[in-house]
Amino acid sequence: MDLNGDGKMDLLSGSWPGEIYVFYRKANGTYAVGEKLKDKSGRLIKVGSASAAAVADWDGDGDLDLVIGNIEGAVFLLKNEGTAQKPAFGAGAKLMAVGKPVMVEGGDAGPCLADWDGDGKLDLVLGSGSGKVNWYRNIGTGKEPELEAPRPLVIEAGGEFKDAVGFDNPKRCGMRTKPAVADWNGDGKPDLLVGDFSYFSVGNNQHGRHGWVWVYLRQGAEKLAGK
Ligand SMILES: [Ca+2]
Ligand SMILES: [Ca+2]
Ligand SMILES: [Ca+2]
Ligand SMILES: [Ca+2]
Repeated sequence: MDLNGDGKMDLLSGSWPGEIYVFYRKANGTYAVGEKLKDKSGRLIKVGSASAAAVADWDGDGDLDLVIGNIEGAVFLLKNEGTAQKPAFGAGAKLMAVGKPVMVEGGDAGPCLADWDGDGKLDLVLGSGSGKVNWYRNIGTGKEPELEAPRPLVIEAGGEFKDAVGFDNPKRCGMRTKPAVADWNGDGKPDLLVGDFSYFSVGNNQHGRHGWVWVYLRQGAEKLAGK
C-alpha cells in the first residue's frame, strides 16, 4: 500500500492503544520510523483500542481510504478527502451491512478489503476475536459499496483452543484473526491468509501463546461467488 503516492510501498499497523502507525518506505528500501496517522484536522486517528487497519480505495475516487476495526468489533471508514499524494482522512463513520453497523462476535474486528468474489468490487473480509472470518459481499457499486450479510469463510476457534492437547501443533486457526487476501499459489484465484492468536493450557503448569499464519487455498470460485 502506497499511502503517500510516491511509488514506494508503505506499511500500516494498528496498535493496542489504538493509534494507527504508518511506516513510509525510503528510497534505499528501508522504512522510516513509524509515525502516528492524523486526520485532516491534525488529530490522531483513533477509533478504539486494539485497532487493526486496512487501506483501499473504498469509494472509487482514486485515493486510498482507511478502514479500522476496534476491540468492540466495530469497523470504521475514514474517507480520504485529500488526494492520492496528500491524504486527508475525514471523520470516521461505522461501516454498515444490511442497514446495521458491522459488529463482529467476540470483538477485535480485523478488516481486510479485497475483491473476494472477483466481480470487480471490493468486499470486506473481517476477522474477529472468536476466530471467525466473515466475508461481506459488496452488492453496491464501486463508488457506493453496499454490504450484504456476512458469510463465514473460517469458523470460530471453539473449545479446542481453551483446552488444547499439545501446544505446538494446533489443528486449526485460533482466535483474534487478521485476514489478508492474495493469490498465494498463483492459480488466478484469491486465497486467504489468516494470522491468529492461540492460548494453550495443558495441565497445571504448561502454558503457551502462539501466533500462527494459516493459508486457505481457494478452490472452486463459483462456490463463494453466490452464483
Ligand atoms: Ca509510499
Ligand atoms: Ca477513495
Ligand atoms: Ca467483490
Ligand atoms: Ca490462488
